[in-house]
Amino acid sequence: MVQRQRSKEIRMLKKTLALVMFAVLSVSAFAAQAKTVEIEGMNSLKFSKENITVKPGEEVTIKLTNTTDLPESAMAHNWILLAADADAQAVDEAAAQAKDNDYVPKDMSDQILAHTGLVAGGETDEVTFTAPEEPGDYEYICTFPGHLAAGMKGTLTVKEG
Ligand SMILES: [Cu+2]
Repeated sequence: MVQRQRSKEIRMLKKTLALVMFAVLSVSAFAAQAKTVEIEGMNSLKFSKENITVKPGEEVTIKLTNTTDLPESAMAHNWILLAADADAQAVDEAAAQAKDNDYVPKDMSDQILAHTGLVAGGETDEVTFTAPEEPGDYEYICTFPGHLAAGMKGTLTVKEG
């Protein structure tokens, strides 16, 4: 009787272990799938993608490419993701004073969730970040002088898939 009870316990234990292994494998498979989004910064002063949808807490890689033939001084781009309560105009104005930092204002890290560097023609830069846990719309902008005013922006929507 005791023997039978013990073998039942072992079977249960094996089942539990199998479930744990399955869960561990599922989680690591999920973690490996960082979502990659390729965006082009265009001569029209627009991003090729103006809407991106991700899941809360998802790992996201943004690859920004600039295919222009124009010189860097005339046509470079960056991609800056703003916090939900950020003031895009204020960030853009501060960015104009941050040319030596790829037009990313250093003292506004509380308003910036993620950003690429500045890309000139023929260049690509990427940034990987964890999407906000809070569902909602988050604005992204290019702060090369004049580009936001021309409409170089988009919306990252965070929602449960
Ligand atoms: Cu731009």
